[in-house]
Amino acid sequence: LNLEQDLRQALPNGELELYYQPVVTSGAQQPVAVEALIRWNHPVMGLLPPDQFIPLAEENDLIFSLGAWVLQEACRQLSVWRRLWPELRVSINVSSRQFTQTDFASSVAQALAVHHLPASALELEVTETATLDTESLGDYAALMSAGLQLAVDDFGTGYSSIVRLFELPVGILKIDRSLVAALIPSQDRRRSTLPLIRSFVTYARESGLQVTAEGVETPEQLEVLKQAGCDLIQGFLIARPASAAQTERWLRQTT
Ligand code: G
Ligand code: G
Ligand code: MN
Ligand code: NA
Repeated sequence: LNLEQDLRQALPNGELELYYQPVVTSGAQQPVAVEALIRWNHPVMGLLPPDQFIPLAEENDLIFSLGAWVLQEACRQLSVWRRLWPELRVSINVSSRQFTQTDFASSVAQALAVHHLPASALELEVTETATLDTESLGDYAALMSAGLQLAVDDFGTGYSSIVRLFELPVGILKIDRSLVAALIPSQDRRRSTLPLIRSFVTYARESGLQVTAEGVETPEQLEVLKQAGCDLIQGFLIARPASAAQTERWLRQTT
């Protein structure tokens, strides 16, 4: 079994699929966006989650063709959904290698144009903010003034540089689910991450950023996050990542 060889064939064989997870407002819990999360329907091993093949794709150049497919497919699906939900947005996960690739910004512009989407319909989630240089960010300036949103994913983990954040044109902070999981201490000895999350919200408010809490699994967590001022909520409590068909059913039932 050679996973790398198989992954090269996955794209031409049509084995890649996008799942979607809704992002809702913390108040009325209305969907505002869906996050595209890639899956691989491996012919032998079945449905594989991204952590089993994204790192491999990042080691070789497969991440570029894979990332280009994600961009196209997410835009295509969103353009279909926006006929029913005109304000819905999609966010895609972009690895830093891909983000700093010379022609990625122009392929974003092209994908938006092909699918008749405004730049404000798309969010790019980046994790390793420390690796984003000012030079490559310049490529996105036109798109960002047209409304393209940049989100810092997994915020509060080692990958995001707080210092760098002050310099980046980021519009959304996605609080990592490990911080949400430690929000309500399970034993009296464990401290809560609530003060930390509150400080992120304060910073975000003063800087005009939105805050999404990820990995929300319980009504108690939702309530605390809402009180703390988190704008947007994502997690199993709202909906698990699901196929496009299942997500569409969820959207119909929820809106
Ligand atoms: O869907 P799941 O929770 O298993 O995703 C695990 C990780 O894989 C997440 O950190 C997510 O950012 C990453 N991921 C999911 N889809 C994509 C994708 O299309 N491209 C990249 N680069 N990473 C992705
Ligand atoms: O790093 P990123 O935020 O892109 O990761 C998204 C991943 O988080 C997906 O693989 C998704 O399956 C997972 N996820 C989403 N919501 C929850 C949740 O409420 N609990 C847990 N444990 N994982 C979640
Ligand atoms: Mn993400
Ligand atoms: Na995350």
